[in-house]
Amino acid sequence: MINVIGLGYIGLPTALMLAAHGVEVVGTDCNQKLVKTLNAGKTTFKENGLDKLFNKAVKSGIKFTTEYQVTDIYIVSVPTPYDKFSKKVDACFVVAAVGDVLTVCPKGATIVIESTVSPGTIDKYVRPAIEAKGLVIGKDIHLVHAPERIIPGNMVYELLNNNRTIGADEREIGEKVKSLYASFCQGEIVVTDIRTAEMTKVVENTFRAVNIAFANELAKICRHDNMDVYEIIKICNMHPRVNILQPGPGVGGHCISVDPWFLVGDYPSLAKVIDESMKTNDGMPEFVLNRIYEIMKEKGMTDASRIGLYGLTYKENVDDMRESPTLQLLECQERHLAVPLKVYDPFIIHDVVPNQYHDFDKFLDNVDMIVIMVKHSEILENMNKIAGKIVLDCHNICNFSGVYHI
Ligand code: SAJ
Repeated sequence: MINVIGLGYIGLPTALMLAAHGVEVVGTDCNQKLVKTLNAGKTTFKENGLDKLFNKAVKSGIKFTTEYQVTDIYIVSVPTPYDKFSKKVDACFVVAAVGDVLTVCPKGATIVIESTVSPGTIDKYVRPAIEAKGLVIGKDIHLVHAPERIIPGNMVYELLNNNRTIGADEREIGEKVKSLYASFCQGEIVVTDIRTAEMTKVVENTFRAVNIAFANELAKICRHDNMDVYEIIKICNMHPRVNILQPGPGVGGHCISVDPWFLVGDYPSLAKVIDESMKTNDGMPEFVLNRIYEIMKEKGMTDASRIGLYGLTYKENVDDMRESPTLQLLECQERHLAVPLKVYDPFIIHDVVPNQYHDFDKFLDNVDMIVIMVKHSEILENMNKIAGKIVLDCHNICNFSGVYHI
């Protein structure tokens, strides 16, 4: 039996996937409400194919509880927040979960950490916590790091098909955990050491963050001299060795906007490109706000309450608002404009900010300018509805003239 600890965005799909492929799984989470929801037959967030996978896992006998189980393999998938000031990872939840596992697990058990941690975290915090209990790593407890790689919006497909990394102290333990993941994963699974596995995960997200920052910087340069950044990127990408990402209103989510800071926090005098890139991305919501002011001025618009932000989530077609560029923009706007902007997102059904609408048509009736912060399918399918408005299109999705860009 596998005990998956932490049933959030990564732990839940992983637990379901294992169960759906015939592995006996118990999912444990300290959040009683979440466990109650799962036991009532409901998933806790929206994701393509998740409900179907959930039903399959339930039929295969998956169980959800707040209790840690007595078994020989644990997968720990708890959050790893970072300290916004020191830019360092806070491993407290991982250490606490491992500590709780140690109170129930038999000798010889394997603890697989899936949570993203900065390179060296397992050496610095997890090993000492185990050794402090008088346990010998490699004999009493086996440690593995198996970082996840799945992208929100396509998690179920990517869980099945992505290559993965398993970091282990001992080869045979790495191979044992590899065969567990191979029960569902059709990608290649590489076995390496723990430190390398930690670093690869953070480096992958840093690569994407730096490349998005490059696109954002190009957008700023092009805006300064009135050039079309999208046309330029399109043409550059026709070069066989150039592949520039897309500029946008900011970078959100709990991965790309967070993990690269771990490297800046740990290597402040070395991670220069990464530091600048993260600052560039973090500055994009304010850049959009300044574009809004410019457009208001150009259009002679004085009433900021007639401006509407489309989208609250960190990216399209997910219901996750962590580090959302729209929330960052609203925070920034509070310091500048007295009148709050209007907001609407089809994926956010509860009120999270003032002046939030839950009906697209009503939202449109109450705004003259719409700022497309997120390119949800809904707006792509309803372009005709916004054609008469002043539009600031932060994703270059509008195909009519007179549209403003970042
Ligand atoms: N974004 C841009 N321009 C782009 C692409 C993305 O501005 O060209 C923005 C998005 O709008 C969003 C943010 O970046 O706000 C991040 O979105 P994303 O789709 O790039 O990535 P995430 O955060 O949803 O998922 C990433 C993935 N990492 C990589 O692609 C290297 C995923 O594979 C990881 O599993 C995930 O982080 C994670 O959990 O670490």
